[in-house]
Amino acid sequence: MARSRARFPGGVNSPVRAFGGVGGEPFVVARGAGSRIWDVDGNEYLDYVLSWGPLVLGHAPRVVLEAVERIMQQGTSFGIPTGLELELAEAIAARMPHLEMMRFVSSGTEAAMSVARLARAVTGRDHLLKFEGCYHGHADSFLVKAGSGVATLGLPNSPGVPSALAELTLTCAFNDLEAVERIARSVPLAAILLEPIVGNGGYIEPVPGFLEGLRRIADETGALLVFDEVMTGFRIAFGGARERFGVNPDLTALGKVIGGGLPVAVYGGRRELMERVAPTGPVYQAGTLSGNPLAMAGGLATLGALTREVHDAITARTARLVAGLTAIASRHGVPFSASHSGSMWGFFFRDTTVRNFDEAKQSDTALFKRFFHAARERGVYLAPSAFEAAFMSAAHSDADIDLTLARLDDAMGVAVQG
Ligand code: KE4
Repeated sequence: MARSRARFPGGVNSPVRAFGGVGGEPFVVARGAGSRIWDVDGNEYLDYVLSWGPLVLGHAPRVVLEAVERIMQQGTSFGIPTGLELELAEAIAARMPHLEMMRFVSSGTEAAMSVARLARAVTGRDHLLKFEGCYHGHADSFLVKAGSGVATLGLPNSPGVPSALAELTLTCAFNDLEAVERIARSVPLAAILLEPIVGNGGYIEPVPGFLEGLRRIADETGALLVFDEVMTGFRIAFGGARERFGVNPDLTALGKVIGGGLPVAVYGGRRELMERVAPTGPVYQAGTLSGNPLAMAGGLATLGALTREVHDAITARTARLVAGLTAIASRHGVPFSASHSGSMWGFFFRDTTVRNFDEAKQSDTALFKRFFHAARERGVYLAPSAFEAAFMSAAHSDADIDLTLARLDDAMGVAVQG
């Protein structure tokens, strides 16, 4: 890490890996297999971060390794159409038919950035509405924070983001339908963009009627409804948010799981919208490694193995872990709320269900930090931030869940001592 800090900002290639949210020295991973990872000092961890979501089958699943090994013998990249990208697109559309047409890119940031440009192009409007606590990658339009004033004009949340651009992104609290209504009726919006279940402010579910309300407001005001399912896709339900909540977005971004650990993301939706993307339309977006054969092979193998039965089995184990953890917190007398949807879960040290990011920030983050380190010392790797979601994989066995609960029970006892 000392040498890495001389090479990379913070010694990392993505900020959250530096453990800024929990303190202490980040570890360097050596390898992963199934539900476990090992660091370079030989310490073993049961992994509930799973590369921040992609590894729904666990680490180094045979089916993915074999698919990538086979495909790479024929070449690693062409910049020319291959049959694989069509196969993966059709596998995605079979489970998410609202992605009538789509375009592969290489990261969730690219997918969200492109979908915002498309929404602005097709509506002829400049303003976007996003929600505090939701993260859509690091494109300039999304690195904003709630500003002052009625319409909560966005202010840059990072140096380098021009105020003139940040102002075009409005923000309000997740689950606040009245605020959305007020904003959408005062400023013509190109899109209302959200994580249908928030995973980047901690795990926060929509209250009943919230998503349906957004759909109504979008229809009434001419804004597009955009679901950023980079994290929730193929995790919160077999068919993602549309299956879980029955609300149809106009455009969707996916990532993570659809690459099975290789760099893939995609944006797509209604055909008449996507046809506006170059080369059939004027909205420009491009990418050297878009549709990369190795990444397509990783995604195809992952989705192929993620049958409804496998998804349901992972969901059942996630439910058992969340219930077990809730019982442990109760035994230790700790304010605690946890929930899950499919194979995505999360918890807060707060006694009532968190409904928005302000409430998430009121949780006991000091206790979370102690719990994170006590868990890690006992071989359980949770996300190094109180404001992230956790995941489960097909490789986590019932015995792993039992072991995890025993270790976290002990960790909670230590963390509560302060
Ligand atoms: P990437 O550009 O990191 O592939 O995707 C950005 C993105 C977009 N939308 C959602 C809902 C996301 O969760 C993400 C990325 N998620 C974070 C985890 N909180 C990635 C981890 C990291 O930043 O290192």
